[in-house]
Amino acid sequence: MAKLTSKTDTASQTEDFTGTGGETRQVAGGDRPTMTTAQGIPVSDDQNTLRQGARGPALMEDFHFREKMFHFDHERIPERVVHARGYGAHGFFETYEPLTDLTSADIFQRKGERTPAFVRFSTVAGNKGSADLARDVRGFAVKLYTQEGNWDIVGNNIPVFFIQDAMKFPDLIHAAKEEPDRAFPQAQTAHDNFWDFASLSPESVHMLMWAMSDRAIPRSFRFMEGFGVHTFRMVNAEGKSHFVKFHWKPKQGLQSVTWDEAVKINGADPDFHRRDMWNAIQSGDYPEWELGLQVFDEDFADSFDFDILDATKLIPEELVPVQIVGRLVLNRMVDNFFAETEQVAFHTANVPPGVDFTDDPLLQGRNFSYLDTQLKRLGSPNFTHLPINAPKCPFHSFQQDGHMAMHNPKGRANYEPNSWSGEAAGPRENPAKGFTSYPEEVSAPKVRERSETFADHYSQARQFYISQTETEQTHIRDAFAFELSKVETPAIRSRVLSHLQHVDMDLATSLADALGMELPDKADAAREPLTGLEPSPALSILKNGPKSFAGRILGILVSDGVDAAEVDALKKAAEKAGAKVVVVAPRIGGAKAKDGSIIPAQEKTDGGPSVLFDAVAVLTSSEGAETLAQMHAAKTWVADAFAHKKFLWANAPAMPLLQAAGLPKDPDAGMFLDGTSGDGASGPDAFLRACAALRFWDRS
Ligand code: HDD
Repeated sequence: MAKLTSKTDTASQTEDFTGTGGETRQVAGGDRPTMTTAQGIPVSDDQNTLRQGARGPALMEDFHFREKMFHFDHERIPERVVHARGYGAHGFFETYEPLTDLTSADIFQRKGERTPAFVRFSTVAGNKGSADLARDVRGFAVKLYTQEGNWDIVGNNIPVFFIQDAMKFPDLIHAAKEEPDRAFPQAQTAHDNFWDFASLSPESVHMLMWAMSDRAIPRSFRFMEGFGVHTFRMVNAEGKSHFVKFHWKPKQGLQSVTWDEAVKINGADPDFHRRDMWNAIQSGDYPEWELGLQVFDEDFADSFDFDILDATKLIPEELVPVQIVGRLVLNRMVDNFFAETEQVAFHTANVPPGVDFTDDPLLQGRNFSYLDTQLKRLGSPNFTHLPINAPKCPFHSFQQDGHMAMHNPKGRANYEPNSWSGEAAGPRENPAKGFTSYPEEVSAPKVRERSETFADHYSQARQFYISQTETEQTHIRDAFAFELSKVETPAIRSRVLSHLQHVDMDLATSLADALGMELPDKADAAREPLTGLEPSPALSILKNGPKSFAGRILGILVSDGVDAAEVDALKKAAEKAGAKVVVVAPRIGGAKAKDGSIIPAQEKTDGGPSVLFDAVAVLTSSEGAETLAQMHAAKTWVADAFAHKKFLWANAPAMPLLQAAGLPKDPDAGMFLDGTSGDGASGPDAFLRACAALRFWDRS
C-alpha cells in the first residue's frame, strides 16, 4: 500500500501512503512532528472519524474529532467595526537625533536608536474580504514598542477627518458602510446614505475633497503618506509643552492609480496592496517612511486661521515646515496573519511619557472608544498579553486573572500599599519617571456645544483643490461625478453641488454639467470662507512623486518568436533602475523565443492585465504580434496601458498589435516605438529614466 511521493520539500522527507478508503495519508517522520490534540495526546488518524464499523454511525467518544471541530467552529473573532481589512508588517523606527528640548519620550533620547515597530494598513469601510482598491481612506496604524511602553500612532493616509466630534462617528460609519436593509454596496461610499449624511454635514467637505482625490486609490501602501491627524502635545523634562502634528513621508514617493485602473485591479487582483507589500518585503525591497513633526506653540495656534483642535483642518507645511526626526523601515512579514495582524490592538491613548493629548473632541472620543472595541473584539482584558500587543520593555502591575491570563503575578501581594518586602512586594508608582499629564488649565461651564472656531468648513477644501495639478483636479471632478451618479436621490446630489460652489465655482459647474443637472443655490455657510489662502504644493500627489522608477514594476508582454536578447536587455535595464519585471505571455509555460529558448512567464495575458504594472513593454515577433492582435486580452492590455497614460516601450514587430489596439502610429513622448520616443529619447535606459515620472499625463 505504501507509495513514495515525489512532492516537493517537506513532503519528500516522509512517506505518504493511501489509506484503506483511498485517502492520502502523510505520517510523521523526518522534520514532521507527531500531530497531537490541544491536550498533547498523539493522534493516530486525522482522516476518519471514529465510527462503529466502516459504514456505521460516528461515536461520541471521538475526542480528537470533537476538539478539532469545536476549535474550528470558534475560529473567527468579530472583525473590526471599521478598518476590518488590513495588512501588517514588522520593522523598526530609527531616531535620527535626540529631541530632548522637545520631549522626554524615551524613544527620542538617543541618536541612532532602533525601536521595534509594527504597522497595520487598512481600508475603512469594507469588510475583511473586500477588495484592496476600494475608493476609501487608508488606515496607517503604527505601534512603537518603546522602552517606556507602547506608543500607538493610529493615523490615516489623509491628514484631516470627516467629522469634528466623536459623537458623530457611529453615524458617519453607519452611513458609509453598506445600507442596512439591502447590505450593499460593499466597501464604497457611492450610495445615497453616505452622500446624504456627508451633504448634511458641511464639516465633511474638506475630507470629501481628499476622498474624491487619487489619495483614496493609492498604488500601494508603500507609496502613501501617513498622518496622526490630530494635534498632539510633546512635553520635555522641564514640563514645557509644544503642539505637534505627526507625518509619515514615504521615501518611495507618492503614487496612486486612476479610477479605471482601480476598478479593473479589484477584479484582476483584489489583494493587490497586500501582495505588493508581501512581494516587496520578501524580496528585500524594504519600504521606508520618515517621521516628520510639525511643531508649534500657543502663539502660532492663536494666530492660525483655524482651530488646531479641529480635525477637519490641517496646517500647511509651507506655514509650519515638517521637521524630519527619524525613519520607519518595514522589513519582516508576520509569521501568522491572525496572531499578529488580526489580533493587534491599537489605541490612541497608548502614549509614553513625553507625549500627551490635546482637547480635540475627536481625539478625546477616540481615547474612549479603542479600549472598548478591543475588549469586544479580542474577548478579554488580557489582550495585552498577546505577543503582538505586549510591551517589549519590562512591565508590572497588579492586574490579574480574567479570560486567558498568560502573565500571572507571582508572590503574595496583589494590592498596594502593602507591607511586604523584596520581590513579594510587587511594583510601586514612580513619580519621577511615571507618565504625568500636562497640567493644562481648563475652566469653563459644562456644555454640549461646537466651538465657533470650528465653523469655517470650506476654506481649506478650496486650498486643497487649488493645490492640485490640472490632471488631479480632473480626477476629483470625475470621482464626484462617478459617486454621485450612483446616488439615486437627485436632492442629495444637488445638496453636494450646493456645497462645492464654496470650494470652486468651475468645479461645481463642470460637475453639474457632468451630472446633467442644474446648479442649485449655494449652501448657507456657517462662516464665510476665507479668500486668499495660498496653494500648498505638499498636498498634491503628482508634485511629490518618486525620483526614480525604483520599487515599481515593468510588465513585458511577449510572444513566441521574440528575440530573447531583446527581452533580456530591457529586463536588465529595469533591474538596474531598481524596478521589478513581470513577463506576461499568452501561455503560463512561457514564450518560445526565436533561438528556441523558453522565456519564463509569471502571468498569462488575461491573468496579468497591464493595470497591474507601472509601465509596460511589448516585445513580439511579427507572427506573434499578428496572433496577439486577434486576442481581446492582448488588445486591452495595450489599449489600457495607453489610456492609463503609462510609459510604453514596443519593438518594431509589435506594431500590428499596437494598431489593432487603436494606438496612434506617431509616438508621443511617453511611447518608445522601436526604441525611440516621440521626443527623440532612445534606448532602454532613457525609457526607464522617463518611467520615473510614472505616467505621461500630457497624453491626450
Ligand atoms: Fe478609528 C480603528 C484611524 C477616528 C474608533 N481607526 C482604526 C484604525 C485606524 C483608525 C488606522 C485601525 C487600527 C488597526 O489597524 O487595527 N480613526 C482613525 C483616524 C481617525 C479615527 C485617523 C480620525 C482622526 N476612530 C475614530 C473615531 C472613533 C474611532 C472618532 C470613535 C470615537 N477606530 C475606532 C474603533 C476601531 C478604529 C472602532 C475599530 C477597530 C479598532 O478600533 O481597533 O475603535
